[in-house]
Amino acid sequence: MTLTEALRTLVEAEAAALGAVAAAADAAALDAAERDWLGKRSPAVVVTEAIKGLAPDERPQAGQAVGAYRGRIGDAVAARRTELADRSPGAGAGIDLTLGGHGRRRGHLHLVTQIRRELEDIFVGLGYRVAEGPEVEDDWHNFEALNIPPAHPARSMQDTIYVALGADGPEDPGAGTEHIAEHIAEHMMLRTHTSPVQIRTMETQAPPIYVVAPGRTYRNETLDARHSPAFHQMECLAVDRGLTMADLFGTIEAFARRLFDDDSVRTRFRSDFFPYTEPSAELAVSCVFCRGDGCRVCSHTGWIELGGCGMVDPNVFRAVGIDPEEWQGFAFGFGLERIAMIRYGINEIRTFFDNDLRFLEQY
Ligand code: FA5
Repeated sequence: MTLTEALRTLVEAEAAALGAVAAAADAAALDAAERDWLGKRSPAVVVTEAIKGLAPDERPQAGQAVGAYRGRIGDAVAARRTELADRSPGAGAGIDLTLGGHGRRRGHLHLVTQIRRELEDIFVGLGYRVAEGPEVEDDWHNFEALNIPPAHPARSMQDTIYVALGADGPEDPGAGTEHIAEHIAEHMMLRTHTSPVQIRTMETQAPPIYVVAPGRTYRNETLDARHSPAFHQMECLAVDRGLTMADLFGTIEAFARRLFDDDSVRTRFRSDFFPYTEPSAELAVSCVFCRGDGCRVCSHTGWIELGGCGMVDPNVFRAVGIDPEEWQGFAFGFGLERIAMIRYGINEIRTFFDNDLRFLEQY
């Protein structure tokens, strides 16, 4: 073999070898290509054998050509081996099948929604139905039908946020309608309590009625630790024949014991005033933390105030066309944030509305 033949053999072999390596579809095919083009019977070995027959001054050039051939084919085989390993499932650099996944973060219901649903469940268990009403209310439902006529001092118990509906006036009010628009603008409001749902229910349903009405309520209040301009209440209304205050007290006691999961919870009723109930009472339960001995949660009084209650005033029945001689009723209303605050010892109402996940995720 001459030097020229040796060099040509290597050039031709290199082209074929690179093709075979690239075409190797798996590790076995690659091993075979490596044997063919670098192994004992490969052109590299044939040329190396032939070097002995060359003139001494030609041998270094032939030797270098064989080394270069081995280097390039060896690199190509190694690169292809990595490529095939990366592609095989579960193997290769950077993949560890034993690691856990990233998972999917699950959200959950807001604390107030959880409390609302829990209360709904308790009342549904007592035979009540859940009723709803609008958050933007008219004067009739929020005040007048509840025995709070215009200019009555009881309106000042709830500092009201009025809604200027159509503040710029209707586009073309037409003659004679302007005063109506004005009247509505003056008298629509964000409901100050859930009691208007009592009226809406009695206007549309005949007794007997047993409903609870949870929902958002609004007052023009300065934010402090226990008061917010937007908060939630739940209203309870029962209308039936022969209902007495004993039914009111019994219902509240049953509900409080279920809510705090404690049969030793006692209820306290102290005389109060609401225009839509007569008699009326402030409703409190014995402190579930200290059992009445006095602690920080109950401000050392032993009692926690929940809301107001009473027997439905005959004037309210008359406003919705129910005969107060035939039907009696009781009603009560309380704050949902207040219940959550008592249950979990939360001392700041604003945490309910800040949307801070560090708070919300705890419940
Ligand atoms: C009422 O709103 C009456 N409608 C309750 C009622 C219903 C009486 C049926 C008789 C018959 P009061 O204004 O006290 O009552 O509010 C009831 C409860 O709502 C309070 O005890 C408190 O828990 C909650 N509450 C009132 N204002 C706020 C406020 N600004 N922020 C948070 N909670 C409040």
